[in-house]
Amino acid sequence: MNKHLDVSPRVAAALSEGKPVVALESTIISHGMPYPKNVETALLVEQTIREAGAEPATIAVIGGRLKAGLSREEIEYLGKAGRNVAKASRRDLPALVARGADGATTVATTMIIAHMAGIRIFATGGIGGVHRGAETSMDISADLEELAQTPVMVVCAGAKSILDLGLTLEYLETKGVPVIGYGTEELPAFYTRKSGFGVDYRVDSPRELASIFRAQRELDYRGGMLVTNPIPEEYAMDKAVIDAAIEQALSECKAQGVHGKETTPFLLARVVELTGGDSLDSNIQLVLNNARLAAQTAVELRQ
Ligand code: PSU
Ligand code: MN
Repeated sequence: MNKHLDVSPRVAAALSEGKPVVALESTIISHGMPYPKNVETALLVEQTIREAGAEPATIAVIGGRLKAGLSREEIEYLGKAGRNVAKASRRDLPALVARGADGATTVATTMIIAHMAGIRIFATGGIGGVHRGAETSMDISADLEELAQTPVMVVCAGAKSILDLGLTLEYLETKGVPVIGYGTEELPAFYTRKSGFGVDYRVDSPRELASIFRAQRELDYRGGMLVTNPIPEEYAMDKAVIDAAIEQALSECKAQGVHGKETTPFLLARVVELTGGDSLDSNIQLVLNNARLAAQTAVELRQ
């Protein structure tokens, strides 16, 4: 076990008994949603995973320790602190650990810490990807590189069209990351069920997801895989409404010269503000939906 890692007693017990465990990220708590909805959602996601027969392990960096499994108080702390907590991607872990600092983990760092702890499945909302205009900005999320090198299954609702979804898929193809549609042939676009881009494979059961992940391990691949699970129809947003909000957020981002690691949090926060509470409700529902599928898949993986 890594000397910087703390696995909570509940998660450690589940892992040692061979029970299914699902990892969860914390950037979505500190940077992805406003307080107190972020804390309520994080706790509800954990409960949803327990109800589906798995143990949740919310991941963060606290006081320089890599944590797999947070207490209620730690989740409350990260939610209240919000954007005062550093957003921690791969490059940030060494300094946070050395300084004894706190960090909200992105998809990339959640994968790293989950893998260190022996957790194979991770549920979230949306992943980072290739940003629009990346051909000049070179803004490509470290999440994609992590999917290429860390053997964790990430269950998400696709990616928001704040990104260039076509280029994101090309990048994942180059890096050999399987992109699976759950019950769909089309990549979902987070708030909406369709993006116009195809996925590599359509899969219709948690059992088959588990079997593909198992085969990937048996083939000795080092990377992970991406499962894209469309938002339930009843919570999907109107495409025209969400597209307009995203276009406005992108132009404000450009006008204000926002760049680097601030880009994604800026765009996410503006989209929520521009669409009122609607997009937040959709966001919460799709995360719960992904948590359920990840838990069911973790259960199958243990069979
Ligand atoms: N996209 C979303 N919701 C999120 C994020 C992205 O729809 O919460 C967060 C995740 O933590 C993701 C990170 O890993 O943003 C990506 O940031 P960047 O693009 O700076 O790599
Ligand atoms: Mn970036």
